[in-house]
Amino acid sequence: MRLRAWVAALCGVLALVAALAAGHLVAGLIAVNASPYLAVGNGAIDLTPVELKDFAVRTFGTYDKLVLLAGMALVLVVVSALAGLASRRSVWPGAVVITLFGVVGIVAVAARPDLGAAALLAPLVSLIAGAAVFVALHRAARPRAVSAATGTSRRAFLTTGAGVVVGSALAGVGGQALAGSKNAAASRAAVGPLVPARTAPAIPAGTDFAGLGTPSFLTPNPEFYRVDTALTVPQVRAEDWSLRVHGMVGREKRYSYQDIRDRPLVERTITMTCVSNEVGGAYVSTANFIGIDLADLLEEAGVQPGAEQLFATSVDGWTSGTPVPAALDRERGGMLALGMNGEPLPLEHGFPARLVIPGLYGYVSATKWVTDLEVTTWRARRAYWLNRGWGEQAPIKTQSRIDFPKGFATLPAGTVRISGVAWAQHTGVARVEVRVNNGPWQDATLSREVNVDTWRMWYAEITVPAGTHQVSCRATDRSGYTQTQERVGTVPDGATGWHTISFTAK
Ligand SMILES: Nc1nc2c(c(=O)[nH]1)N[C@H]1C(S)=C(S)[C@@H](COP(=O)(O)O)O[C@H]1N2
Ligand SMILES: [Mo]
Repeated sequence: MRLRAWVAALCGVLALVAALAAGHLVAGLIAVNASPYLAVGNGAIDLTPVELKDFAVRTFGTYDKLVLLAGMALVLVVVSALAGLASRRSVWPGAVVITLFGVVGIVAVAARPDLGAAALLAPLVSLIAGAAVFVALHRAARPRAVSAATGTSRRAFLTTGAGVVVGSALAGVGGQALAGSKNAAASRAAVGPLVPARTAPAIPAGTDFAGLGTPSFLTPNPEFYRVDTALTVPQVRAEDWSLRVHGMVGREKRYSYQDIRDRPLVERTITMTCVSNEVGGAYVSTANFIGIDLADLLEEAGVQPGAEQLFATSVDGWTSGTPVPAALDRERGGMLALGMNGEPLPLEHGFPARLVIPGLYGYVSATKWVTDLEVTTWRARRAYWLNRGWGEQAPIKTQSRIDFPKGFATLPAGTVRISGVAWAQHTGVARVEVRVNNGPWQDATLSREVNVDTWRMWYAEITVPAGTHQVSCRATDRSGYTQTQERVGTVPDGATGWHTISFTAK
């Protein structure tokens, strides 16, 4: 006897639900990231070709990961329904597909660098639950020759199915609760205030033109741009965290959170920028970072001659490579940061600890959730984005952006105040100019400089008649370099070109 089509499809889908929920429950006991669904998603991100990744970020922005998870869910539901349909006669075809799914989950969890062998229990339990539920539902749905009365098999199937739904919901919710009970947020809350021994100079008045449409000088933590490959924010408790410094050093070192936090902390005001920031883009923000000098750690370990690269690894396996001279440069002030704007680092920004090195794009300098620093050469290790076409050396390029008016805005004709930001970290912004409709360049008024590692805001007054106008801006840094008009894309080492917007005066 063949199962009815809808019953067969439902067998597949319910087995999937049970498998994912059981995996999530076990992951809650061990490590959230062992959840097979999340592990497969993370694996997919790492395997995605760069072009597709760029497309996803461009199209979906910060929703890119949500779209991936939803897309995966859709594919899984469709495939498991098909697997169920393929099993209308015999339980085997579906059971094989479910087992294959399970194997993919096991491989994805095994591939995660932040998980131990115990984490494999989650996808293993997931596989067993999926297969068991599929077989049980299939058996319940099969009409038995003896019970001639119609509806018996249907009732058995529905009862079993309802049991699976309730059990899965409980397992899923339970896994989530377990994960939450020992999560990093509680650990972060328990850290308390991080008080620097050397605070950053207070930010004086006149460092932004927020009233004219620029961002505030310091970026509040919730508004600080976020860029990383992590599908779910790594959950690292300060108590569990440690940092290893090794490789081409005289003495290998290991530090606990308490070791770092008990040192005299310094605070520095730094503007970070992502290499993926398009001209006019928003991947740039400023904060007071609290931590210790990276050079202190490296000197304690004793960097050996011939060392070229500081290869930093995150708990999620992501890596960055910083030129050793920049990492050792005390004047540059690279940090192992624990805090940001007076608080422990937010989880999304790397709690318990991250690197921040002024003047270099984040992908070569700003590893979040950092747990390992290896002093090495360029040949011995290749960091995450280097294998994907991005450059080895990545100083932040001098850039400027128009924040007001927004492109295609309509304003009253007459005097218009154009405003924006400019940055040239570790060199300093010397000048910003604006130009209307290819006319002459005109100097903008700059905000007060806080330090050469931070952005500066600017505004300029222009007078325009009714009509559509184009405005461009360009910055000149303290080395005398003026931003080139030549447009290059973000790959391999940062975009160039002038930010230009159009607006209409009425
Ligand atoms: N673990 C980890 N750290 C990471 C990344 C990442 O993908 N994973 N991305 C880097 C990049 S490309 C940038 S620009 C900065 C962004 O830091 P933020 O998210 O705190 O702004 O983090 C860096 N550190
Ligand atoms: Mo970045």
